[in-house]
Amino acid sequence: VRKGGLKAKSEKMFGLMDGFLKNDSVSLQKDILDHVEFTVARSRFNFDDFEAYQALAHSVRDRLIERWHDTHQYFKKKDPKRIYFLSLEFLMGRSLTNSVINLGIQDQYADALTQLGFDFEILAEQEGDAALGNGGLARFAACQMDSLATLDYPAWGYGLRYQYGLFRQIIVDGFQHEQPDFWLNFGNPWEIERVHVSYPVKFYGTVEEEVLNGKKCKIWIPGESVEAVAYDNPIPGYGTRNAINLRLWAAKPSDQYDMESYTTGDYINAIVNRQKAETISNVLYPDDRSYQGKELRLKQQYFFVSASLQDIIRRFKDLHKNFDEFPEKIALQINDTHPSISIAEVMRVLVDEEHLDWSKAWGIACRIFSVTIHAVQPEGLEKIPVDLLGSVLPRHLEIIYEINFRLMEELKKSFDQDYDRLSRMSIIEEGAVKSIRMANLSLACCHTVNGVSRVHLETLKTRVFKDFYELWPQKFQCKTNGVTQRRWIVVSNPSLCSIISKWLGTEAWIRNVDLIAGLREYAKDPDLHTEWKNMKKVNKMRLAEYIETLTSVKVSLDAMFDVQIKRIHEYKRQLLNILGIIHRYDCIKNMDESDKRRVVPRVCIIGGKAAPGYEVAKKIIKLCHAVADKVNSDPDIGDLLKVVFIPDYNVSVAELVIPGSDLSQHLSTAGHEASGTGCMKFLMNGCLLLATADGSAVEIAEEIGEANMFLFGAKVDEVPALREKGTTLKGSLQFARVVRMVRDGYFGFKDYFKSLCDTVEDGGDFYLLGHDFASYLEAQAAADRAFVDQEKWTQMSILSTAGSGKFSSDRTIEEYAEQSWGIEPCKCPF
Ligand code: B1N
Repeated sequence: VRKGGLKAKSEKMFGLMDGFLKNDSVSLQKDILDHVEFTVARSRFNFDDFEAYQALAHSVRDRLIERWHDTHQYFKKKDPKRIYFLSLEFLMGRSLTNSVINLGIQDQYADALTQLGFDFEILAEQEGDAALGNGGLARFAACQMDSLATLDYPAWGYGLRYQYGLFRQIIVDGFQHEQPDFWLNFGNPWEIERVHVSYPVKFYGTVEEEVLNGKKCKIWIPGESVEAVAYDNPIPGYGTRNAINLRLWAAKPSDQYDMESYTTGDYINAIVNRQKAETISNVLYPDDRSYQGKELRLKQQYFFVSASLQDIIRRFKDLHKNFDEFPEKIALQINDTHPSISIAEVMRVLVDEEHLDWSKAWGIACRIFSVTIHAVQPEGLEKIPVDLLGSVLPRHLEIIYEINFRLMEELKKSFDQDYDRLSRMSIIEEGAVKSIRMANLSLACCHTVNGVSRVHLETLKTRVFKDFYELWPQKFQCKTNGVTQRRWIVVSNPSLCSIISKWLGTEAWIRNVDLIAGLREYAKDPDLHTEWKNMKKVNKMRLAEYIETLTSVKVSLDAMFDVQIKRIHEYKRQLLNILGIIHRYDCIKNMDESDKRRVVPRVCIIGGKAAPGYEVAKKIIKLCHAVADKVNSDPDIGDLLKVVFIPDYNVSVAELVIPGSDLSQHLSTAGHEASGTGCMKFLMNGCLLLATADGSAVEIAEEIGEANMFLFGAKVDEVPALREKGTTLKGSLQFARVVRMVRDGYFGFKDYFKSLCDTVEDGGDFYLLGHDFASYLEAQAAADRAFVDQEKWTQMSILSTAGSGKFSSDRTIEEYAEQSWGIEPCKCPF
């Protein structure tokens, strides 16, 4: 009887459903207006652009949810091996345009809105960025999610739902100030709050011993419990029905009451104290390189790891009884070492809660984990003070000690008495502050350790993890980063997208980017040149308008738009760029009128955030403004040189700037940029690259040919010797001159810039600006010469786009799927 009842119920439900949501223009308009009335709660006769955006976003979200349900239903039915991607940062940017493009309903929405008297693009501009990350590592995670969905992999992303993302940068008198990013204040239509998907996450307390079935066991008696609540963010694939899930956790006070504090009558304080739990997911750490061993950071890491693993294990247990099957069903990818406490957590769950014996549990852990390292320097690797870890996660500390003890026993078999080596490889670093080396923990367990470019993997093998490489060479793999062409061409450069599809005669490159190489054939075609140049001009116009709105500087469209946008770091050498600009300015100042006529006009655009506590980087930003003030107001210079700093650089700014640039600069001292992914976005958009032979630029040169880019500077293997010679190295006269101009106060703020100048003068020039300066100027001169010959330039530009196929995150993901995760696509039927 019960069964029949259920059947009748589900038939009734099905009958009430209208099939799939319809995507014709009238249905879309109706949906949007319904959301205006019932979701945004405005009258359909009176709503503004922002409200229209909200309603539009909700109607897109409905369509996302539809596919997302179907995908998960299908994954559940097929039960394939899944990849779980754990990352403390995801830089998703905006979702609207990307979603409608991936869902394949962009034109329908554009028409529907036009008929309602709205413009899709204007509404899209209303959306703020989801900036839950610092830079390359986090944007790479976002690109990977897009590729995982598009290629139909059964994947989940897991991270933290920060209340405040990366700070907003505002510039006052040329100085950076930081403001909080209130990104959730006006609601977030792209997430689905799952109040019923929540897990307790424990902290602090003590470890006790217990006897269970005659066996001694450890149990952790935690001192604090915080609830992790899931917020799901559907990620649609392109050209497929699959939509995967990015599940972000928010911290909420636990609803298990501590009766005592309530009975003592201190009701208000008891509530205030509980509320503090929420601080865990409050704010993203804005330093992308330095680790200060902060308690809150450790709590963030464990919080999202613990909730994610509870979720993963629950899903596993729904269908499986035996943990032997765990590695057949689950691959866990950790994005840098930030989630590496998950290794100790898996051991804790398997040993303490599931009562597996240690070696069995360790065997399972070693088969499920793989890690991608993004750091280059041993100093860039994360360490957590033992005292801190022991206080926040006492049982995990014990587990890490046990893992280390067994690692040392194993190492002794291979390296016997080589105590130096053992201490380098130990997970525990002795010293003034005894610490846990999270990278060593990851290396001990993960079956695969990925570098993010070939040069980077070499550095990992020969320097950073030399000892581990000698022991386990098979673990080390190169997975050169990539970016998604959906976001970086289709969404951000629609004119280029149409040109590519037209000349290739197909849109198939959007899913299979290798086809883009077909453009090479037309690299000299005058008709393509005309279309290409028009496209560039339109994009430059958009960028010029943006620059004028933000900075009041008017720029000429005939000038070369020369761009460096990325986080501000000494190793990325924005200072080299500025000193180069000063040199250019100085040269033009000393020219007569006839020489001036031969100068290629430039608009030098710099953008990027400095970590709030990073003084040198902040001085670089100020210097950029000081130089801009001087140059832009100098009547001798006019349109020959303009300098602009674009404030608050983020993903959506990148989407506007990249398509509008002619030349982009990637100036890291060789050996310091693990990969760099900005250069790939410029490459796809046909912007020429001026770069050092570092990170992925080396592989770009192989794909497009060195003749199609401007390479300069010391090579990776020359850098150590150059540093050794450091003190005797004078750098070029030109370099000395421009630094002197800054020192002497030519751009004002003499005292303030003194310490900045000290960083690059003899003896202190760690990043070799002095050494590379002459070669940098030559590369810049070569770029000027190439720009004069617009046909040649356009050809180089076409060849850049044509050679960008390798740098799609689709290729990267396929390599991960095959070589690290052992997963297969699982395509939801239409
Ligand atoms: O990861 C990118 C690379 O393309 C860049 O070269 C690399 O610098 C970047 C701590 C980091 N490395 N390390 C970080 C980020 C946040 C944080 O809290 C470190 N980011 C990179 C993608 O592979």
